[in-house]
Amino acid sequence: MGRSSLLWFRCLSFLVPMSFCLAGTGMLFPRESSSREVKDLSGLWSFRADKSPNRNQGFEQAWYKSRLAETGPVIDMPVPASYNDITQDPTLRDFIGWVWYDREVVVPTRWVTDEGTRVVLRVGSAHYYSVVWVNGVKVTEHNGGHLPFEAEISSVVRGSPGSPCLITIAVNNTLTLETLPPGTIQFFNDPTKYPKGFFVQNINFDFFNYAGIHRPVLLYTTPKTYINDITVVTDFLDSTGLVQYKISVQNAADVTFKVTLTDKDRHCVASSSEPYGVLKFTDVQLWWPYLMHENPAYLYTLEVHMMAVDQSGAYTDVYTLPVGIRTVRVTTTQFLINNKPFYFHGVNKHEDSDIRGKGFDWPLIVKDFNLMKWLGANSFRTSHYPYAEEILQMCDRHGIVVIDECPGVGIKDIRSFGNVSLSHHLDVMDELVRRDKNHPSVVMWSVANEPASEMTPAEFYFKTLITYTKELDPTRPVTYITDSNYARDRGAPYVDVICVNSYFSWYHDPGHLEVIPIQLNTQFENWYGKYQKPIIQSEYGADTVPGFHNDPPVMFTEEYQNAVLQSYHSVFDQKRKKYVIGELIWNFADFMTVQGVTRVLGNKKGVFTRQRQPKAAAFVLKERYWRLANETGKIPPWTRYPCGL
Ligand code: GCB
Repeated sequence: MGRSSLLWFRCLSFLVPMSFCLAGTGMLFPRESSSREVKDLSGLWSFRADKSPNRNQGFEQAWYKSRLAETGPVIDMPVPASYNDITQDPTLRDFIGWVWYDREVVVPTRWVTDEGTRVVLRVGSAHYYSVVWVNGVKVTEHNGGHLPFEAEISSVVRGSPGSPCLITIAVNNTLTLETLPPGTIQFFNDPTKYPKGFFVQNINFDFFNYAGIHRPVLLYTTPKTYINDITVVTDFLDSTGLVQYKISVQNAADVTFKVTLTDKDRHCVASSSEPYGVLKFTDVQLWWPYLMHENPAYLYTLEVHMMAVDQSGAYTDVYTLPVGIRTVRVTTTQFLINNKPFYFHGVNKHEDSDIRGKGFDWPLIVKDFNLMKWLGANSFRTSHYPYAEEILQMCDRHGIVVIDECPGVGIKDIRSFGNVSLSHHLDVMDELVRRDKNHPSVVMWSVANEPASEMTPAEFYFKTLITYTKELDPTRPVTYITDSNYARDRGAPYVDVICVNSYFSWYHDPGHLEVIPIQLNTQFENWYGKYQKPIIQSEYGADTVPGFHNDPPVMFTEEYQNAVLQSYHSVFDQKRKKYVIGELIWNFADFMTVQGVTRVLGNKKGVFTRQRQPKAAAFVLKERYWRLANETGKIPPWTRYPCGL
C-alpha cells in the first residue's frame, strides 16, 4: 500500500480541531466479538535455519511447497520466541539469514464453507523480513520487525477444504543500510585468519539482534463486509466529554451503523448511527496517568455494530474499542495531560529476557508492570522499537504513560540518510501510528534514537520525518532522542520536546562523579537556552554488576550506580521547577547485547537484573518516584507509599 494512498486529509469535526490523516487498510487488534473468532497459533512449530552458503537453498528448493519435515531435518521451535537462545547450537545463536517455520492448522469447517466469512492470518511481529505462504501459495511479505502484518487467506483455505492448512513463514534477520535499524554485512576473505565464507553483521545499536517470530501468530475471521478501521480522538470541555470517531468499512455496499459509548458500569453514555462524528456526553471521567489521580486509567468502551447488505446477503460486524478520554499538549516549559502538568518519572525498557529473547511472554509482562508500579514509575519509553500491542493495552488499563518509539536506532552511517531509507522510515511511522493511534497511554511519538543528527542530510531527513508524523497524527507531540551536542543537532528545530541522553561520569570522565552537577546543568541550560522547548532526560545511568560493592563508590558497583542516580536527581530537582519535564532511567532491567569488550553478558545498567530482581538502585529510585508522586500527584490511598506493594 503506497503512502500517498494512505493519507486522509479530511477534518472530522469543527468541535475538536484535530484529525488523523490515515486511511486505507486498518490494523485493528484482533478481538473476539459476536461476529469475529480468533484462533491463536502459539505453540510448537517446525523450524530449520537455512545454513547453505548463500542462505538461499530454501527458496531454490521451494521449502514452502510441502511440510519442512519432508525437505530436511527440523527442530521444535516455540512461537512466539526468539530462536537464538532456545538451543545449544552456537551457530543458531548468532545465525544471520533465512530461517523457516511451518505448522499445520485445522481450520474450522464453517470458516471454509461460509463464503461470507473472511479468514485473516496475522503475525504480531517477526524480525526482520518475512515471507508467508499458505498451502504453498505466497500470501504476503513484510519488511521490518516489531510491527504486525496480515494477509487475507480465505480463497487459499477454500482451495483445499477438509485438509489441514500448512502455514510456512520464512524470516531473515539481515540488516542493511536501508533497514530500520540499519546494519551492514562484512565479509572477511583472508584464509589465514578466517574460515571460508566468514562474515559478520555490524550494527550500531546496543541490544542483541534477536530474531524469529516474536509475537503471536493468529487466524481470525470477519464477515465479508467488515469494520476495517476505527480512529478516535478525544477531548473535553468542563465536564463534557467529546469522542470524535471515524469508522472505515471494507467491501461496503449498503451499510448502517450503531455506535455506542458505554462507561465502566456498562451504561450507555452516548450513541450514534453515523460512520463518523462526535459523541458528546456529560459527567466525563477522564483518563489519568497512574499516581496523578485517585481514579486513574478510566476507560470507556466504544462498540461499533455494522450492518451491511449486498446481493450475496446481509453481514453484521461488531468491534469494541477501549477509549480513554484525555488530551495532550506541550508548552515551552510543560507537558500537559488534561491541561495539568505531567512529570515523567519512569523507565526505559527493552523486550528482553532469558531464553525467550524478545518473544512475547505474559508472565514477564505482568511482572514488569508490577515492578513499575512498585517503583512508582508513571511512564516508559519503548526504547528502541514498538512493543507488543498487548503491552500498550496494559498501559491503557494501568495508566502508564508511553513514549512510543519506532526502530530508528543506530542511524549513524551517512548512507542511511538516503531516499530509500527515508521512504522506509516514513512507512514504518505510518504502520506504527496506524497500530497505536487509539491508545490513550501513548502521548508522544519518538521517530529515532541517537541518530547522527549532526550530519548535513539529517536536517532534511528529520524535517520530512517529523512533519510527516505530525500529518499522520496531529494530536500528539513528536520527538527524537538525541545525544548530540545542542549546537550541532540538526533535527531539534522540528521536535516538540527535546529528549537528551547523557552518561556523565560513565562514557565521559569515567569514575568522576564530581562532574555530574556541572555537566548536567550545562546540558540543560544550553538546550533550553537555544530552543526554549521542554526537556526530558531520556537516558542516564551506569552499568552495575549486582553484588559488586565498594565504598567510596567505583564504577560497576551498586554504590556507584546509586551515586550517579542521586547526583543526576539533585540537578533534576533544580530544573524540574523550570523546564525539565521528565526523567527516564536507563534501564529498567539488564538486557542482552552483542558480545564486546564493554559488555559483560549484556548491558548491566538495569536497576533490576535481567531476572527482575532489584539492585540497590531500585530502592533509590523507588524512594524518589514515590516522593515525586506524593508531591505532584493524587495517589489513591491504597497505593500511597510506604505501602505493601
Ligand atoms: C545509549 C543508547 C542505549 C544504550 C545506552 C548504553 O545512549 O540509547 O541503546 O544501551 O546508551 O548503555 O550505552
